[in-house]
Amino acid sequence: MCGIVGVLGQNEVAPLLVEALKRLEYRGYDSAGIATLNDGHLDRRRAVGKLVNLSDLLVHDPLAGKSGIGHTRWATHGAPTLTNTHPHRAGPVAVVHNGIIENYRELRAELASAGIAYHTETDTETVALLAQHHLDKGASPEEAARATIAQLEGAYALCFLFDGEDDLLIAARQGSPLAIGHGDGEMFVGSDAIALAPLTDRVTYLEEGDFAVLTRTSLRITDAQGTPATRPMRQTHIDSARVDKAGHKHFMAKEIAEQPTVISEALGAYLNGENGTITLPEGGINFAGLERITMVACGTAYFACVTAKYWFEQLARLPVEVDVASEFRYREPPITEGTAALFVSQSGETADTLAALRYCEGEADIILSVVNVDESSIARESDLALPIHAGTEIGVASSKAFTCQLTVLLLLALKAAHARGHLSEDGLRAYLVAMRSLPGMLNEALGIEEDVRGLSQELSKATDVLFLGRGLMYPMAMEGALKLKEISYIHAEAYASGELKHGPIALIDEKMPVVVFAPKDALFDKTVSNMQEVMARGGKIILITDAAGAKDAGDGTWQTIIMPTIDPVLAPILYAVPAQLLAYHTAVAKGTDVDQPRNLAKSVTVE
Ligand code: HGA
Repeated sequence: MCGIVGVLGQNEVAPLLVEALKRLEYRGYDSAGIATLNDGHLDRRRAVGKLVNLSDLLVHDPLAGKSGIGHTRWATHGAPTLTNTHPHRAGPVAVVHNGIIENYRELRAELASAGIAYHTETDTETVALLAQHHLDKGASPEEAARATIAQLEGAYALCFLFDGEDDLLIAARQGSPLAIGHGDGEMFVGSDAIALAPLTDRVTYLEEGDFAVLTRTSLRITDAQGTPATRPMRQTHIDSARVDKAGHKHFMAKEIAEQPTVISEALGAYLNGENGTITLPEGGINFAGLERITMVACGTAYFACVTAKYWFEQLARLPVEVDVASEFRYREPPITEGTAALFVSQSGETADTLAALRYCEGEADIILSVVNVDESSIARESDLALPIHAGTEIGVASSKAFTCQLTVLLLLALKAAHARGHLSEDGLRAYLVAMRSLPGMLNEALGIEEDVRGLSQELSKATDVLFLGRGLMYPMAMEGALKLKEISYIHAEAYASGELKHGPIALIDEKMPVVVFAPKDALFDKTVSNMQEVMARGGKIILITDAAGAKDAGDGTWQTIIMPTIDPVLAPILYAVPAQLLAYHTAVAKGTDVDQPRNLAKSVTVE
């Protein structure tokens, strides 16, 4: 999704803006641009495609100036063309925007009736034109920005730069995240603290409706009502050096390989080593008093929730509903007494998930979130935020965040099972001992990489792939299919194994690889029957199982990947590894852009 940066600096800002935009690349984008005050006058450079195109342009046509704004654009309104690339400029004002101005058609019509022409297909240009309109009528830059924002409906993080105003940036937030960074005689704006990490570790997060006026030495914030507001300055802990590939070809490869380490960190944060208990952040959760949990998320985080539904229902006998965030609030579900609402989001800024959380505010008994960015909007607006400790995840296709989400959700399910009297002290301790062995087992599981690499060469020739699983392996099949689609662009679908004969079996032929996740658990024999149904119709089975499963599966599979043997309850955390490696190596074999797949964005901050 779009990334925003702004700098009021002491030195030339163009390199700083480009460097900060680079750190926002992970969000996904299709064009980029910067604007500065060059000798006090607005000037801009923009390029379609990757940031390297903008950097090349700047080599041939540099942009001087000590104050500026920058943007990576993930198009929502208008194709990714040069004309539509931000910053948008209207006379003496330039603006960058993340979000969607929902009433831009009406505003355009009003501007058109005042004789003001627009030149792009974007909703954002309307913001620049409105600001110019107010300036033309004699408003000061601050008044013009305020008047403009008062006219907007929808979602925005905005940063304005004005001609002749070398010591002024105006930023505003409604629905999309925005952070202000404090330097020494410098001030910064960024979509997140990652963008600002090399510039400063002192950050103030704007809240919904905030309007901020920045100079190099001051920050003045007013809230949605126009009342002066104080927002805390936080010390961030983002290691700017950690945001690199550490010798791997892609961020995703690095993040897959990091899983043993980050899961160990997640376990360390929640497990009390001495007496085998799970410690939650202050406030805790009264699981015994709950009637149900409503879980809401998008994409991979949604599949983590579907997995958690199995855990909570089987282990804690606690009913769980799971919904995709974009459907949830528009369905207008009743939130009844005794409901905990739980939201899972890697970035903690997912627009649909945040909106769903707000729908539950004042209705649910408790609002919980499982997030990777502890200072995110979702974390800040929850009664209890549970960090997953995955560290910065750059690859657009989530890997380590997924397994860390699963780890935290399983710990919660075990805690609930114990609190509700369905798991004894000893039973809990036994699960926790098993969980402590996860980092070692993940290391072992990563040993399948060479086998998967070879198999992926074959898989890369397929146009369609089916993924099957039963029980806890059904959400894993869904996640495996999503991962393959996202980064290799191969069409993939997931089905519960038992559902195969109710339709998708019609697709099976000798060209259709079918990936089956099936550790040797209580459901294994049933899955083997479904595999036989596929093989009887010429389908090619890739079986991902353990040694006992491989032995009992019988002949006829096309390929078998053998995983370490693990307690079936913990299996989803381990079986995520082959799902990720299969997608990763297939994408590499196809030569796609693994870390920034086409059309995708990491932090989905628009609805
Ligand atoms: N609507 C604007 C900004 C898009 C955005 O925020 N994407 O994440 C545009 O299309 O340029």
